[in-house]
Amino acid sequence: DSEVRQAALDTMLTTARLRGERAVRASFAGMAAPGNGRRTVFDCQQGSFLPSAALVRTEDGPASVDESVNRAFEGFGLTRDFYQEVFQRNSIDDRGMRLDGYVHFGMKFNNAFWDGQQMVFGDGDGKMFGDLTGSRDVIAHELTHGVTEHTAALEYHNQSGALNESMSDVFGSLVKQWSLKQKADEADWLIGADVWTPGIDADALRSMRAPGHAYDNDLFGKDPQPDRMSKFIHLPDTEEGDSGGVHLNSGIPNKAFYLTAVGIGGFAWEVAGRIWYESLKVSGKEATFQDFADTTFQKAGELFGAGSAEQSTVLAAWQEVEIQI
Ligand code: ASN
Ligand code: ZN
Ligand code: CA
Repeated sequence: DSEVRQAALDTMLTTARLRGERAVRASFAGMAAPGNGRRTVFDCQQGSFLPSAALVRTEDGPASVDESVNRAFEGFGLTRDFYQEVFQRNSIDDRGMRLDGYVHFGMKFNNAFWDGQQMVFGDGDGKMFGDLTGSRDVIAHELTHGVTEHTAALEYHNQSGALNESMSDVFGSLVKQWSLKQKADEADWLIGADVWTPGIDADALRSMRAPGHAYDNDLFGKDPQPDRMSKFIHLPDTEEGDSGGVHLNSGIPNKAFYLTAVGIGGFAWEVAGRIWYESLKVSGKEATFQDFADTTFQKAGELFGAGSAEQSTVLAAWQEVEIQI
């Protein structure tokens, strides 16, 4: 587990170093092909040097014989269309930014990530993860990191980092629910169910309905996410400490969103999603859980009326995770 983690950290640091070189390429390509979230997919062929990756699919080009390529392409399109149709947002930067994806990154790489400019997907080792393009909510999670960077720019550590993670889970799950036309009480509220532990059934990487209960097995132990403030996990702001537990404490705001969505009922993207999206756009980069809770309460009042059922549901949801507005 720690070996896998170290390999993941190494490859992510390598990626960060390559960012400068890649940026030059991207700006030239961007000039040649401006547009409304036009998609480009590259194949890393198990390498971890992004500039060496082969261009394998473009917006107007034919499908690939490689389903990882096609899944990334379709997932980007679905997420782009969700942001456009539900929130009238034009791609990651709301200015039609190109959507660049890299598949088959590294050898048995157990992760996917947004590196500040593009989305990158590993193949997984087949035990912890399968090919990370396999879950649409994971693709939408990574693209949403770009949206967050271009809106609140939530700093990726401690509570603001856990909020950043939670935004990616919230909109990742909403994209899946939107594509399946599911109401809040019909959705599974799971993240990564299609890619997490291919050999183990009926689990997921995270659960927004029941943080701490997404998985429990001999290989990877029990899901460590808390679902309320009294269980908040204090970790150092280091790579080993997951930047202050950003992927752990995200369970708290995830649960608040889930409770808001099921409390209001209907399609979660229509009311709860609108409140969260408008709150993301006006939040600051150092927002705490308390700050964000206050903002959602205020936005619910502006959008649906002070004292409305929608606003009361937001208040009760945060109260259940032990945040008092
Ligand atoms: N899969 C992780 C995420 O998107 C990778 C990372 O950025 N830490 O949160
Ligand atoms: Zn993330
Ligand atoms: Ca599984």
